[in-house]
Amino acid sequence: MTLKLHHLNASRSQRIVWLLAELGVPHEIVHYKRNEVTNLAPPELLKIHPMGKSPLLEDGDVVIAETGAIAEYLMGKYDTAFQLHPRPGSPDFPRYLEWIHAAEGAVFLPGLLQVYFSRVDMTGNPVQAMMAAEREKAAATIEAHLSKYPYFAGEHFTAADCLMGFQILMASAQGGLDNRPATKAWLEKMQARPAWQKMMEVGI
Ligand SMILES: N[C@@H](CCC(=O)N[C@@H](CS)C(=O)NCC(=O)O)C(=O)O
Repeated sequence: MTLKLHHLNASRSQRIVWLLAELGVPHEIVHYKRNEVTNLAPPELLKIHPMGKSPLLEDGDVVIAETGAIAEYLMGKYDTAFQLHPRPGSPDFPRYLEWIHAAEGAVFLPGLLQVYFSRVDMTGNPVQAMMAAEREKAAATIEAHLSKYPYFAGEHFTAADCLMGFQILMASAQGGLDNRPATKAWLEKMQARPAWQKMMEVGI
């Protein structure tokens, strides 16, 4: 049974497009387009999962949402040779899990709020400064980590890199890597990977 990824344009689903390309398992990508006014997903996604968000992965009878859960599912079931994730007994394992979840957690949230709040007038609102401080803290945490390790989990490329890639690509597009040399170097290294290029061909 072929894996099926329900992929929304310009979304964090690109992380799973990349991860599937790295994994090299046969799969199909079903494309959905955001509403041009609301930016929301089309109602067709609600037929697959009650949250109606992307990414969504179908594997036979299994439907699974949440990028972190999808990544862990794919690694547990298909990366049996541990090419893209560390073995649970490895010292890299806790760091790997931390970044897999940080990709939707503390380091992602300030950037996400910025996207939401960019649609309203925040002039003079103290939340603006709080968000900027949180974004700075997240970017500095990533930069410090990548100054110490070549990849998010440590010495080896893993699914954690795929999950963090979306946020870093967004930061780069907004000029956020200009004073983050280690993060910039990591992104350039990722952009040279054939699977990254496949992801770009699929379209983000
Ligand atoms: N925490 C979820 C978030 C999923 C999510 O919000 N996806 C966005 C795309 S970036 C979406 O589908 N937005 C369209 C909508 O909410 O209608 C995950 O990690 O997959």
